[in-house]
Amino acid sequence: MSSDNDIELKVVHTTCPYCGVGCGITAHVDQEQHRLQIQGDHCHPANFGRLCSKGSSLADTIELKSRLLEPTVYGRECSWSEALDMVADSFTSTIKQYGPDAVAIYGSGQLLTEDYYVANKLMKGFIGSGNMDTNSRLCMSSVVAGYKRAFGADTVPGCYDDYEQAEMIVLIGSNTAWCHPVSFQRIRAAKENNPDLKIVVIDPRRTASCELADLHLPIAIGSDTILFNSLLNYLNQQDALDQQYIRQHTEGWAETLISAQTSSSDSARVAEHCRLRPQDVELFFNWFASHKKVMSLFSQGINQSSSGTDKVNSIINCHLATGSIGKPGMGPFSLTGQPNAMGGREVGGLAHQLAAHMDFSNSKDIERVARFWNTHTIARKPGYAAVDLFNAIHDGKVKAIWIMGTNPVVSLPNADKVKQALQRCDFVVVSDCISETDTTALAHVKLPALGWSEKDGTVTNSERRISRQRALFEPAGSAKPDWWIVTQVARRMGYEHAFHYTRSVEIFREHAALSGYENNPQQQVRDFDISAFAEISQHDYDHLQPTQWPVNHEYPEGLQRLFADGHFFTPSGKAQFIAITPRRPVNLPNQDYPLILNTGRIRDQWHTMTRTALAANLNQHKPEPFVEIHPLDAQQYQLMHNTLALIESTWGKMMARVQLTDTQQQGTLFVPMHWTEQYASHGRIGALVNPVVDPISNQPESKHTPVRIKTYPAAWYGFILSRHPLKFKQPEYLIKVTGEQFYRYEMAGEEVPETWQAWTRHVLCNTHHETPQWQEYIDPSMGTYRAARILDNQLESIFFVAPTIDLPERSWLTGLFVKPVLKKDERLALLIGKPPLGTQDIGPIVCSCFNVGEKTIQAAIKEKELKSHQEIGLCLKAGTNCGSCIPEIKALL
Ligand SMILES: Nc1nc2c(c(=O)[nH]1)N[C@H]1C(S)=C(S)[C@@H](COP(=O)(O)OP(=O)(O)OC[C@H]3O[C@@H](n4cnc5c(=O)[nH]c(N)nc54)[C@H](O)[C@@H]3O)O[C@H]1N2
Ligand SMILES: Nc1nc2c(c(=O)[nH]1)N[C@H]1C(S)=C(S)[C@@H](COP(=O)(O)OP(=O)(O)OC[C@H]3O[C@@H](n4cnc5c(=O)[nH]c(N)nc54)[C@H](O)[C@@H]3O)O[C@H]1N2
Ligand code: SF4
Ligand SMILES: [Mo]
Repeated sequence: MSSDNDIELKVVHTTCPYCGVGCGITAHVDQEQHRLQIQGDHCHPANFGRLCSKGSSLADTIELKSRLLEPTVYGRECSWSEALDMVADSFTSTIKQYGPDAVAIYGSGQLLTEDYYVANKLMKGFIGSGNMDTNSRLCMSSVVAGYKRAFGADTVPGCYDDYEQAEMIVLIGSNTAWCHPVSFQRIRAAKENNPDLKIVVIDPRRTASCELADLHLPIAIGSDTILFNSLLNYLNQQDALDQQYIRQHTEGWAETLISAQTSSSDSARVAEHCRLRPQDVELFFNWFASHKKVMSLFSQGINQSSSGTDKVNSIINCHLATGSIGKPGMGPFSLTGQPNAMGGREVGGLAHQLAAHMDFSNSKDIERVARFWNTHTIARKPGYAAVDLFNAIHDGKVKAIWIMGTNPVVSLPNADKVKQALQRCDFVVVSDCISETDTTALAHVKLPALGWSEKDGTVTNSERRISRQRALFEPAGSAKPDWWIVTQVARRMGYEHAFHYTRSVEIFREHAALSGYENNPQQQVRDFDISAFAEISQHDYDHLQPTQWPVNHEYPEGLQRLFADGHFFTPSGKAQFIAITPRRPVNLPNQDYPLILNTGRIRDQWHTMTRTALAANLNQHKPEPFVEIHPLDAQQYQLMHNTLALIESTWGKMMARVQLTDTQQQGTLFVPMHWTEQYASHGRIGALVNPVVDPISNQPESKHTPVRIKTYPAAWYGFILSRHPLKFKQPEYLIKVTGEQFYRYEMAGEEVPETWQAWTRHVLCNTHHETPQWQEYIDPSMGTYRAARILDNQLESIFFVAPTIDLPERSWLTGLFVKPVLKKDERLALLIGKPPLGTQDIGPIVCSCFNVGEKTIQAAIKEKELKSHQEIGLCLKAGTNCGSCIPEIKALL
């Protein structure tokens, strides 16, 4: 936003809506023009002013044209009262006919705590079914189960300050550089300050996070329990245990050690099972044993596994054995994914949980919550966990579903079955802020929720820190807060007395009061206690400073670390060692499906792209769904770099651009999770992912599915760049990318149209009344065709097609759309697709903030003999804003 206008901009402190780092944002708001300027909040303890590429681009995602602005029923816009009546009536009549377990809510770690609290209260407290689960099942449920087994409560012991105090940081199944970038920047700074800080990355892929690694262990997918059992064994052999701690504060040591010895006595075999070099394993073990302050940061490489809960406990076991928990610079620290993954756990959003860290396994909890909510219809048993929930919908057992803040048609495993389940379901309600998603496409009722920048409430980050998300703008269209929507439906279902809220602070107070209800701090009954907020005023809520729970009588200012005193929330007060018997993933590669599919995230997109794909600069880094494959595997399956591949599992198939890379292990593929039917013809990787879950946590095994791969037999490859969005009959392969003043379409097909001239005229000419100038080049013998259209001396659209992938780089051409006029030599070069002599092509974008490409960086390194990312920053600005691209800049060096 230009600072040259004279309007006084409102300054609002809020929180980023993406990852669980939970960065504070200072927003400068231009209400009138609906524009924003975003900066990192220098006072927020999660980020101290830093932001990553996604947070920095938030201002580009607040546009209204993609928003869901009005309620709709069966495709027709309607009033709120009509939509709410319909939801309440359908739920009520379904319950009457089939019982409460025939309805369900599927929520999200992207809801605010207040939204989440009322949704959970409605389903579990009043409808009386356990059928409220959330996308956190796909994300955090293994760590919830692991913490609960070890500590008796779902408690994250440490905090971000520990990064700066640690002597060693182990990143396990976490691509921190891309997924928790601001934490990664803090770790980088910690290492720059203290070069002795050891960093170990345990990940089957050599990810961007390896930039900082003193040691990378490219572990075989699914084998972490063997490695950590073996580490436990080693710590014992080396006498690196804290015997006193084990005696005083833990139980179960003897059995746990025996099972570790049984499964991992021979370190050479351990290395073989994990496909690691024995000397690397030895070095890791040695470092772990010789440093006291060790932090284990873990994420989806641990949680998303059929032995996810065991993986978590195998890590915790090592920390208990060395007493490295609850003190500065150490401990098992789970990085949460979503902005409010932690808040969802607090309110009890998972189907086996009840509320405020109480669950169905304890009848006293059930009675207590029933008393507090003053209800006689409370649920008494867990409901369906996510994967089973959608199976139950598929089987007709659950007949009405309300999906809030999540996109299960993309993100659940066996996603084609999920789609079918919703197609068959009698009644599907979706609350979302975006109009067209793969899930809203199947909704009978769409309810417009406030988006980030309008909603107002609290979220909790990875280190238990509660922060405020504050409204920056008035609601868009008729959009309403999620808590309001739930409350209105609850009232219409007859629960008026329990859903009388008029402001989110009232819900927050009730949530805080429940956390302290019959929870005596002296007796350490429940870890989650924010009772100090039970009577918070509107004013104090509005000015709430980021605070780490517990926040109660004993700790009115919050608490950085738990378990410093060695007291845990188990019946005995002691932490539990859990004996682990390693298991292999459930579905192993076989003759038909010989490769292992691993899935995950890229730097600049958020999940199913409903918001990040609106920001042009976030689409440039990785514009297309891709599959990473080791060059030797590529050779075996006759795949060439940049061609298209078909990937198939027992459950489904997809298409992606082939990327050869030795960062990938032989025998494995990596595909990002992000693409949907909104942006790709065949990009939903969830369709392939096996619906196997961990038996304890019910978390799906999203990192391990047997698949096969082959070349897509394209007869032609092509792309269109156009100043205006185009509508045309979809070729077999189609990807849509939004850019800065252009739309990009990547295409391929098996059938060639009769003539490309006619096809091109048909596709490009339906947007404009004026007649642009055409440039055309045809070589029928080669099967190539190129056309460009120029209007008012600006590039209007351009199309290239060829029988091979031999097409020009898109970066120079896309850069022409922002030019007010094309120069003569640029016009002449259009159909060559390369910059005129003397002009440089910038190459694929590395730095999204300043639009700096790979070729520009390479040229500067060469010509100016640049030696560090700092020097490149000084010269090109690349990497100097959010810093998310520093790992890649370093790789270019
Ligand atoms: N840019 C971006 N950031 C995000 C998100 C996003 O969508 N985009 N989403 C947020 C959310 S909700 C989450 S949950 C987090 C996820 O954050 P991460 O967990 O860091 O992300 P992933 O890419 O899913 O997976 C991490 C790594 O696990 C590795 N892995 C796979 N199998 C194994 C295994 O068996 N053992 C080990 N040790 N490693 C394995 C993968 O190769 C991958 O590099 O990111 C959050 N941040
Ligand atoms: N293959 C594979 N699959 C995975 C994973 C993986 O690593 N591999 N990771 C899993 C993990 S960890 C996660 S967390 C999930 C994430 O998967 P999803 O939750 O399905 O993905 P999102 O795109 O974040 O979906 C959020 C939806 O909520 C909408 N939304 C945003 N804000 C609000 C709001 O305030 N209110 C409402 N009502 N709607 C809102 C967005 O527009 C979007 O449609 O994916 C899981 N699926
Ligand atoms: S690291 Fe990036 S995505 Fe995560 S909260 Fe901070 S700015 Fe947002
Ligand atoms: Mo997640």
